[in-house]
Amino acid sequence: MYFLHYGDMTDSTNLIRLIQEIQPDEIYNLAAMSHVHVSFEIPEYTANADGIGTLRILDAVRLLGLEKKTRIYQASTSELFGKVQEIPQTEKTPFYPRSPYAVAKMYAYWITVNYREAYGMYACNGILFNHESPIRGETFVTRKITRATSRIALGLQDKFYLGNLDAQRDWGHAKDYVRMMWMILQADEAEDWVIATGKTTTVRDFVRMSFLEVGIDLEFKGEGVNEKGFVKTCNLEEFQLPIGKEVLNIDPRYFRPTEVDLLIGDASKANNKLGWFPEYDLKGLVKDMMQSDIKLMKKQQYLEKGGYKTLNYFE
Ligand code: F7E
Repeated sequence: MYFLHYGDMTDSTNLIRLIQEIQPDEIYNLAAMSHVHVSFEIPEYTANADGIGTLRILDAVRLLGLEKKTRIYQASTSELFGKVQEIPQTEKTPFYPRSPYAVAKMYAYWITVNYREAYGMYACNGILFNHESPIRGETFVTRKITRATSRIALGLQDKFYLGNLDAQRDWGHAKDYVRMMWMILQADEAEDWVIATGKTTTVRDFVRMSFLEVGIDLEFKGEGVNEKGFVKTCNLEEFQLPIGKEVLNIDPRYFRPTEVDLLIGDASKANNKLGWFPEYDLKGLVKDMMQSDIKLMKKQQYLEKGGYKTLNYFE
């Protein structure tokens, strides 16, 4: 049976009471203020929820004498590598965080290691590279792109705006990564793991791939803040836009004070020791997200045309 409790990472007494009541075998700490850009606006809250919040969970388990019962998964992140010191990044690559989010996560990483070593707790870090899916938050770049592409293809939106198109990320499918979180807690020994696909792609190419899913080939002209994306060809009857139509502009407001330019992970340890390999490649991920957003936007299109009167009837 599932039960959703109220919880707050900034409230120790709440966390202690919950853990006492539930007596969990496993805790997956995915709770965080997880938007890198937003963390520059609310750095103190980010440190509290993402950094000290992790300590609160670890210490609650210790305080309640559950060190030998409760296994803890800590959602660490490729953002720890920040200004990368090595390519590709492994469990041994030194960290160089580049945002308040990453600095908070660095504290969480080390306090997890420390509680494992100090109190013999089964506490692990999964250093997960970017993982996406159709239910990704709308302000993260992949979902922002697949939503906008779908709306533009359906004629619901004219164009959209992004920041740094040159940033490179190692994007995987969240389904593969969540399976791995579970595998990490079933392993014989508590360890830290890098989870990645080993391939990196620019934001610009993610845009290109999303439009190709609706048969639209884009071309990019201009440089820096003046770069723009235009429709080159439309190859599907369903999604026809005027050739040469401008669909993408740059808005410098989306640039970050300090950027993480390139991430690419080496998950050899997880491949060899746990037998984990991703089932989705980037094309499969983009397809999954695009199919879902096209469906969602078609529903919105229907609603915008006044179909709301009958929508419930069809659902
Ligand atoms: O940005 C660039 C942006 O916000 C990816 C979080 O889940 O993964 C995520 O962090 C890249 C960056 O993810 C826009 O500058 C360009 O270089 O999708 P994102 P993130 O910052 O990599 C890691 C693993 C986490 O742990 C985090 O919690 O895309 N970019 N234009 C943009 N990004 C956004 N959000 N919006 C833009 O318009």
